[in-house]
Amino acid sequence: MANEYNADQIQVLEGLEAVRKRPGMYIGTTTSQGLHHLVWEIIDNGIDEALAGYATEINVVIEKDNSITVTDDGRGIPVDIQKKTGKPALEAVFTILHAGGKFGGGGYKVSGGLHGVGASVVNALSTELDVKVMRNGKVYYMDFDTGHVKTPMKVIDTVSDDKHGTIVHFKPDPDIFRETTVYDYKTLVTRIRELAFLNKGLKITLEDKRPENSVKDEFCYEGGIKEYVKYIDKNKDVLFDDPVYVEGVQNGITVEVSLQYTDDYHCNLLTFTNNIHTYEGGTHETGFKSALTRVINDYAKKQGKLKENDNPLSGDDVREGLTAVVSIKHPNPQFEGQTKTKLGNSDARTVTNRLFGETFNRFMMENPEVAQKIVEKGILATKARLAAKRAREATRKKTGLELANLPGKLADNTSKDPEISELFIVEGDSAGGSAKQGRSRLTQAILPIRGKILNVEKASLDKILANEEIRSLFTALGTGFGDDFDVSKANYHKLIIMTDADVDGAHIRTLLLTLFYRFMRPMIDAGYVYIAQPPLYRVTQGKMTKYLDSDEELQEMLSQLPPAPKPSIQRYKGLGEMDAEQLWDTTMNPEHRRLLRVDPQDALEADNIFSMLMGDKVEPRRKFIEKNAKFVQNLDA
Ligand code: TTJ
Repeated sequence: MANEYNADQIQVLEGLEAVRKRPGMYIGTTTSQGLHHLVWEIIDNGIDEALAGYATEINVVIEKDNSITVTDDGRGIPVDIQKKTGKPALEAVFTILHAGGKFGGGGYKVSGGLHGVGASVVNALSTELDVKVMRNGKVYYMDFDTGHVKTPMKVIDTVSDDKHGTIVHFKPDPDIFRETTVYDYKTLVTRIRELAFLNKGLKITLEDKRPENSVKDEFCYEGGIKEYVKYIDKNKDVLFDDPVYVEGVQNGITVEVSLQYTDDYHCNLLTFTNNIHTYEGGTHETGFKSALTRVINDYAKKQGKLKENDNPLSGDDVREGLTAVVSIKHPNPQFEGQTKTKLGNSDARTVTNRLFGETFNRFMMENPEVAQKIVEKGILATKARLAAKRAREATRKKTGLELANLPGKLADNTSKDPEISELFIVEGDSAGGSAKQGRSRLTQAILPIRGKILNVEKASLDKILANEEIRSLFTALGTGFGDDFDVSKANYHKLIIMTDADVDGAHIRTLLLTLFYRFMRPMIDAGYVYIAQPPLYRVTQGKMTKYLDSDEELQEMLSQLPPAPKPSIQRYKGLGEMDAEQLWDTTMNPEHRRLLRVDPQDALEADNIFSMLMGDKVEPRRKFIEKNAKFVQNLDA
């Protein structure tokens, strides 16, 4: 017996040592993203318990020392002694790989977690982890050190019989997370809000106990994804009062869809499977799309809005201005694609198609006013699409968005290798001039743009295509436009926005980002879009020169400098005030420049900001700009 126990023990330790040896295999990366992944893994367990109908509330706390506490009011992790190992189930959950989610025999019908690696991985990557389970009127406790049992399970208290739940507290290991062990409130709050939207009625709280932050947010949406759609559209003009919401279950697959239309031109479709954002789409998405097109066309024909000989409305037409959230729960999801965020199960297509199709059709019959508006919008989109197509063909014939006609203002780089080529889009002709002089000719191309470019959020396609600034950009990029857009043809793998560090610069940057977001999305998805960060101050003392980004940094720096000789401080108002050498040194030289990469995962946030800043509603825009002139920084968080 003793030998067997030891053998078991060794196996367990080996398992967790493997996690510490190659953490990337289990949590993707050990960057800030991996650090946050630990929280998702633990929260997922609580959500599973909520989906199973036992937990109603989950509380997440960022402690003062950047450790995390997650609490749920579920049944509590089982504490009974397992026959096979002679140890409590609780211990197995935290020490055996892949034990997460399905422990305790019962197992869950639907389990979240993109990697589903579970609590033991979090344990292995934490310098300390302690867990309290309230169950059977008792409080059980145990704790660990980098995955090793420190205190075996013991009862530390009694509670009333009806009190139950699990409290897990862990501190990520700085030896693993070398880049950072500091949690980002915004990252946590964004995902937690999303989880609350996706699981209607579930209450999730997030509290930050770090003295510099000290906030608490609470999320609970009785309307679920319907409120998510409202949230996405909160700064937009919508087609009807309340978003459509339909729900159904078939073959153990739950399907929920909510949708609304706005006066935008693009479609904003978010799909989820078991709470995971299926960023690359998949079968549930195609099932939804084809049902939407079919139901709207059928209705239009039945109402005589489309005649026998009319072309049917295309998928793109019925999705113009659409905001939709599709959320399914699947007992056995298969994730595919480059980032494992594309659903592959074919039953998800048929079930989503049928369930959404049937209920949406009924909805259209029962709400003829809304149905009418949806159909008319689709017909309008068809007309606009055909008009834009004609305009595009005319424009293409006239000058052509081809390489042969490179825009006159472009100072191209000499290398033809896209991988090392960078295109700087520079605000203003004078900064453009300095950039041309200061650049590295081999790798850096410069395209100056004058003033405010067109706001594509509120312009029709033919107008966008006629715009000189936008044409130059697409021509230089070489990717083509619209349906022809091909990211693999991009002449530059870095597209760098370089604008002034003031409000005007922020506005121009937003206009450009809006353009990229709507019309060059694959460039963002490929990670090719960046924002340059020109400094705010230059401090010189004797031979020393330093460039600084903020007033705080300046104060810090000045407090540390010797009093003599008197340091000279220059504050840059704009890029135009820097000469070619300074611009190179501070903002363009790959050796010390700091670029912000525009992150596609923040798309929703960006979409909100774009709609607010670029759309029709003035009041939220004014408030936002007053509050946060440096917003674009947030896009990269
Ligand atoms: C499993 O099936 C039998 C009854 O208890 C089920 C269970 O494990 N419930 C459970 C686990 N509730 N909460 C958890 C849990 C919560 C957190 C925050 C973290 C972890 C690792 C588990």
